Amino acid sequence: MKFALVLIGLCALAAADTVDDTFYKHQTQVLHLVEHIYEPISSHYEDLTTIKKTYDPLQHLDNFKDGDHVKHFVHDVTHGKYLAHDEIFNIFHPHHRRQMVYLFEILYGAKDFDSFFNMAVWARDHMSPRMFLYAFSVAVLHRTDCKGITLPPAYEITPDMFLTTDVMRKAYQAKMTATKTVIPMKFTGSIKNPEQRVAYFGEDIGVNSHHSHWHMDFPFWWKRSYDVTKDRRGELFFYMHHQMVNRFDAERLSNWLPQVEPLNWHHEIEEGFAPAAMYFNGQEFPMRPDGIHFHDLPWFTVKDTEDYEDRIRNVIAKGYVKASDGHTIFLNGTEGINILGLVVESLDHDYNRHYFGKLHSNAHVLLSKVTDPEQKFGTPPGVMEHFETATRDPAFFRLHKHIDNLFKQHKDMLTPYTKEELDFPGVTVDAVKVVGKSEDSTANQIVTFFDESHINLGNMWVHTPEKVGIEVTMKRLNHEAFKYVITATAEKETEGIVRIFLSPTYNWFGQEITLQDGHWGAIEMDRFPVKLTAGENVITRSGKKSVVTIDEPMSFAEIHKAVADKDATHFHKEFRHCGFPHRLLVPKGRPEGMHYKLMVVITDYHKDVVVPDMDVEHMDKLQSVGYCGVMEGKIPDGKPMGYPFDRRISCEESFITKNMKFVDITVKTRV
Ligand code: CUO
Repeated sequence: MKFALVLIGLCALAAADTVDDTFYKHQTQVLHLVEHIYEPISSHYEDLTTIKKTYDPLQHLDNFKDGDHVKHFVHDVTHGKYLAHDEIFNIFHPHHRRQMVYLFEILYGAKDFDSFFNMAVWARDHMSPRMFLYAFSVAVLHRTDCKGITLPPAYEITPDMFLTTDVMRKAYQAKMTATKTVIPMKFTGSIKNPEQRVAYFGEDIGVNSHHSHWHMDFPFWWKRSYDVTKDRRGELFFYMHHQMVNRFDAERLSNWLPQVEPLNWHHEIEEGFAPAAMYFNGQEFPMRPDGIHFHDLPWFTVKDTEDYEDRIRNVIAKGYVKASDGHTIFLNGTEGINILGLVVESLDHDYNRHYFGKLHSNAHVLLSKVTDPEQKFGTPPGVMEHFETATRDPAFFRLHKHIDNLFKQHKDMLTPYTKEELDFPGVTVDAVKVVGKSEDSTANQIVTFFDESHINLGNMWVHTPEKVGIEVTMKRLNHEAFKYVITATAEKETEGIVRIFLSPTYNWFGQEITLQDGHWGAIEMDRFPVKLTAGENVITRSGKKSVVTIDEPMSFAEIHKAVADKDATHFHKEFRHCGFPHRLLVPKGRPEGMHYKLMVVITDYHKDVVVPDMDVEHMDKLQSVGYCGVMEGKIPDGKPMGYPFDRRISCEESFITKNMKFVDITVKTRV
């Protein structure tokens, strides 16, 4: 028996060449700047206070790509034309967004790190905290001289955007009385609300954090004039949200709930939602009772949104779209999904942007403002207007199911993959097993459970005595470690890409889900390159290495410690903040065990990979590329995202070629 090469992971990649004293200094400066974000710059940090006292952007215009831009910005900010400090920054508000983008462009265009950071200190000192934080974070994620810098978890920088009001109030009491406190946080809602059974997923701070980082890596306001092209960003928009919806559906099935229904502009929004959360300025996130209908807003109407959607459905049905210069572009190739993603999210594209409007953004705003559409009561934005809070609301998944159905309409029009396209001649997958902690290889079982995480709230307020310790605890879905063991035979030495998906075996009615019906709901678990030797290969892959997930982010305290220790193993130039939380890789399942199909497909590496010189070892080191793509250059795997389950399957028997193997596994939740 021969063993396929089991490839080393990202964490093992040496970081020493990218991490030096300058890096540590910059990392520390970034940490200091985002601490106590709602408070003035901390007098604790001399590095910041010196800049604050001495730096005048107008004296350094040559250090920026566009000095006039800086001049206008400083003028407008200092003359009160920008969002006030205690107003709520809303990325979907055109004026807020314009102001934020203006700052981002200045920060992104700074000619060196010091100019960038000095300007950031100035902006932090003069602007709305979350507007500053957003522009600064996106700049850190995109500047080449910030590569490897780790931003603390969003739920530690702005805990108010992740935690409930009762928790924040208790934390404040603890701070005022300097009392060491651990506060348990419950999910919102009550047992009377069936949606509460899946609140652990939508309200998971890791899910919200992932979603927020995804939108920072792929901002919908990103301009092509910036020098980074976002490869397949439209397709990524489709795919990441498609997978979130599929995962939500799997959690619903685990809890005896039917799949989420798509929103309909003319039906009531059945489920209400009470976020039980408060903004930093004391305004409460609005709640939505059950059974509300959509209303027109003063800026656009439900009909406008429908019209945009009709136009999109129309081009899907026709199979082509006109570019702004009159060219016809057909959608029936693999590029079609990317174009549709650009159109639906209204990114900076060439396909008649005014004609297609802003379907996705409008939908978020319509939902968010549904209880005060005229803004008669000055209600602040709802959770749907912030990427870090949107998934809390079950209506988020209903909206994205609705949008996902547009993409499905397109994919259903494509010709199903032929046997020749699906096959990998000479490669056979003989067996697939899942081996859990017990090492009982016959079990094919993964065990999930709820763990308890602690979040330190020490960053929330300045002057919290250091040793007090205020923490919040919450239950979070997790799973026991497991690995896949795949046996494959190759006629000759070759290289492949292993694609692993999970799909529930039975629907809500208890009927077996056929591949024809269930392919669209497949959940991607992993995708990795592999070297195959001639003969039998046993491929062992830890679930932990999944290309769709990331590990727990480092806390403020852990990053500080890693810097103090100069521990280079914690930092890496290619580090990504975006990625689905690893804890949630496996859907919850049921106490008695829930049946799933684990579907493994090996495809031809040499046909799939579109980046010349990308070898197997390099590709395997890319982190969270599954849902988060790459930050620059091309995504190496050229197959459509979700392949081969993205297109219609007309006949199960002819679909399954010998390079695929589907096995039954059980997911059992420990109670
Ligand atoms: Cu991520 Cu609608 O795009 O929330």
